[in-house]
Amino acid sequence: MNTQNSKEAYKQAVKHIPGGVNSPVRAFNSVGGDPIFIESAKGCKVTDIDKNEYIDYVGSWGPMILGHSHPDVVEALHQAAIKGTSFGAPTLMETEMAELICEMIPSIESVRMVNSGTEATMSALRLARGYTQRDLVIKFEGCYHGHGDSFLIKAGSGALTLGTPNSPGITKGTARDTLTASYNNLDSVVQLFAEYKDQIAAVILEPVTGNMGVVRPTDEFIQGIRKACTDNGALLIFDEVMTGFRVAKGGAQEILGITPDLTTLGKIIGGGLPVGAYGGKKEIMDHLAPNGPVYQAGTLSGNPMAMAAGLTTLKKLHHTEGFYEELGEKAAFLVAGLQKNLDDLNFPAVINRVGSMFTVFFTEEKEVNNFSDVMKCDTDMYAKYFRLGLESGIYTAPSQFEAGFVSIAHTQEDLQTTIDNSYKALQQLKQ
Ligand code: KE4
Repeated sequence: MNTQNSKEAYKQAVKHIPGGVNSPVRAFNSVGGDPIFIESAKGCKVTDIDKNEYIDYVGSWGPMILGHSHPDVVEALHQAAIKGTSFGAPTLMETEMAELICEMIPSIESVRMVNSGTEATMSALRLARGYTQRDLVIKFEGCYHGHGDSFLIKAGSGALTLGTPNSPGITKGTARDTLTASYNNLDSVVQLFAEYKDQIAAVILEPVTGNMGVVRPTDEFIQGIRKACTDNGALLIFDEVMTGFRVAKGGAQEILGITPDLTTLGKIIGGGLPVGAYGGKKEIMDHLAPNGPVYQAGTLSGNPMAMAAGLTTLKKLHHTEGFYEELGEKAAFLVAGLQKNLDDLNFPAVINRVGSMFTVFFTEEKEVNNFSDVMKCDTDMYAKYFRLGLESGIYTAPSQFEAGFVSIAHTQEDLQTTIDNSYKALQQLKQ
């Protein structure tokens, strides 16, 4: 496969962009080799600048649930653009977006638009701290909530030790206020609440994880966290930036049957434009400026372009009969085929799927249910599988610790081609 133009482009990009990319995972560092530069995308396919076409399971990391360049989304953007791209003033589309989000996710009574998932989680945490008048937050190893300082914290030695910065530039003072627990280990959360009684403002988690690969919470874990937050006066924040409108119309909270106090959103609600949102009980949200004392603002929050693309996308998800059933069937077909490949070749790997999110974990383990299971994966094997897939026209996440996404635009033929090419890749890996 010729990727000469991408190679040249990368040499050029690194001259003036750190690592040649505007987001680290795009550099392909964990899978090796140079990244491919995308020129265009349509439906479930992306085409690189060397004219190679790939079946896409990255989907811009989640937003492209309808497929790329959906004609209705493109038309909505065109119609919005000719009326002006940004006003910095209220527009009717923002009210329509808020009403639709509240209708689709009943736990949200009031919602604030922002411009990224990071902004959504940062703001939700500030609101939780302002509302509870407490400082500490519990997060989980393996969960990613964007690059806000309070979230780039690794567990101190022993779950009860205060956090330590996971990146230079984060102060010890900030790290001190973040406690880290273990996903699917309820005791690790209960212990922290006992140790830091009445000091914890919130617990934040990915209700189905995508950022350590796809891991589903146990009922005991997620129900136990809900109870622990309620019993201790802490807010439960579901970070649904990835799972919102992805794993179900009502997000992960719909399939888990849990009502969080706050939810963060992003990705799909922008239809591919920069967007984020956070929302929840009106009584909590009314603590936000200009109503209340908790400050948060944004020049382009709720801008017409993101609202146009996001509203068009969400309305299709909301009003298309059987959308999620069809999407789930596509993902189930793909994963069943990939699983059959592994079984037929007796290849050591585990596939986790929730709705149209999935991860193939290259591991000797029989299950992957938590961060320590994930850490046992053979990332070198994943890197080889990724590269063989790419060379056969399949574009999956350039990291073992990510989710793959099926869109409604993936046809049976695309899915079968993916299964067939994956089988050939696994055969080569077995040699
Ligand atoms: P952004 O700031 O990247 O819009 O959203 C941060 C974020 C927050 N919460 C969850 C659950 C997320 O998955 C994300 C971002 N997801 C990554 C994919 N693992 C974005 C890809 C990237 O970092 O380039």
